Amino acid sequence: MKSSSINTNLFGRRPLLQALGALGGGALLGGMPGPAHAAGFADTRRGPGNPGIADEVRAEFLHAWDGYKKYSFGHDEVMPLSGKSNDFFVAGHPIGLSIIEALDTLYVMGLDDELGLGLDWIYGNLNFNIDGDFHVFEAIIRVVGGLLAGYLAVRDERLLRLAKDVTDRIMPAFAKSPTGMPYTTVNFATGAVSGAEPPLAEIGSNILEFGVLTQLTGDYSYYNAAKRALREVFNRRSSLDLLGTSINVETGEWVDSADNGPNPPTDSLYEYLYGAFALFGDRECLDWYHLLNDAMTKYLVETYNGNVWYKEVDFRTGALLGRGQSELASFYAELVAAGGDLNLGAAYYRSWTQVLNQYPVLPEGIDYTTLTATSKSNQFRPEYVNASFNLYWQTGNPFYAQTAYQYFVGMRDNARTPDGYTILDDVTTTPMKQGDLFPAYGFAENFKYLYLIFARTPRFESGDFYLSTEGKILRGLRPDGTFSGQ
Ligand code: DMJ
Repeated sequence: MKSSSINTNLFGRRPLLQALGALGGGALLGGMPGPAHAAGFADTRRGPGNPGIADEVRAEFLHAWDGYKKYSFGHDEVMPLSGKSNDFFVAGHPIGLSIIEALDTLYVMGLDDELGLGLDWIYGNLNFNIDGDFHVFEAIIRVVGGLLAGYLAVRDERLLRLAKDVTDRIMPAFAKSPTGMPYTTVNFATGAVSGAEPPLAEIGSNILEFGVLTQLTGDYSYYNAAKRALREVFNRRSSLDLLGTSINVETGEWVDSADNGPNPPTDSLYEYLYGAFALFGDRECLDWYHLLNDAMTKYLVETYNGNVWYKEVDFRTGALLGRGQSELASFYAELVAAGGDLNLGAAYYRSWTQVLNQYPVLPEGIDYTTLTATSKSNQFRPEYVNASFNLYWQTGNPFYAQTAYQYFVGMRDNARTPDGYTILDDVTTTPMKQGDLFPAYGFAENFKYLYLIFARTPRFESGDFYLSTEGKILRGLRPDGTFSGQ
């Protein structure tokens, strides 16, 4: 269904690096601390990369994948210490989530036999007609995004059909909402919805996946549903142009009054506003991003003990509420840089690097007045190296490759198990206390960001890419005609 409500140049292609032209390249980073050209860490964007490190990363990805294959193939997630499996969405109804999440990573790493195995499982087993409540946000960023990225890699129509099928099962969460902002869960068999007070990341992190599906199917209802949800959020901003964190989607009222910036549970909403511009040329979303981001910079950003952080404030008054910071916010360094404020992005990244120098694996939460851990676990988080990846390709500054490698070594030294990788229950102990779960996003994010910093493959267009919040390559995959798995 066509609609005139969307921008006519919506799907004009615009290379990311061209969109970033205003940044002025790496020159703004002259003051960046850290070795300018540490051994093995030069600006190799146009050269061979660092094949040795790329091979190390790929070997570790395979180690994690082998653990999943050994204990849990076809289940959602592996528990690598006990050898058990975890159903992520609905108990007793696995959908092979780790396989779906891994598709485009397997492709860019050239692991074609493994990709073929995963595709065999999907074509033979994946069926979304499940009488169970699925989390809308997680299903979109992980499942829709994963199938779309898989399709963009191998161009098999079965993946696109599955992506459309699962999205059509998700759509009641938008259609049944009086405001158009989605409910938290939807039953994939009946379309019944529940959960009327989702946080903003869950309301506003869907336009990238829905937009790509619109591009591929010609059906604008997906893009329009996502855009309406974003508009509803934007229209509820305070007079300071700040946001709360959760909205009742039936009444349209705010549930709370705290703006904690790029911390969860708002985080990826900003990523999707900017992404709608970067991926589809939607200038209205870009304007919304700038207005909201500028207000955060004005009211939330502060320098504390020489580091830069986002404090928590009342979104109507700007009054200070807290000085905590979630590891999940660290991705914002690359986004604020991509949006045009490279100095702030670089400073925020440096602040998180201070924490990484202290804890080789970042704790989930810190008090930034002391840099101490307030939440001591780490759920195998990718956000810091997500920022490294994007900042490296934006600037070519070797500091980002060097610190990405530092992140990798911390992860390998502490989160590796005999049969894979795992979350950490406590990063403040020596040795760190391991948990027993490999989150499916580990196959989509951490290793992919690392690999694509150091590897050079014809399957990835490093000058023109855009990845979703779940690390799905929604632009930049190049089918090279050599994959013959199916
Ligand atoms: C991922 O599922 C996505 O990056 C999401 O946006 C929030 N963070 C997790 C991984 O930490």
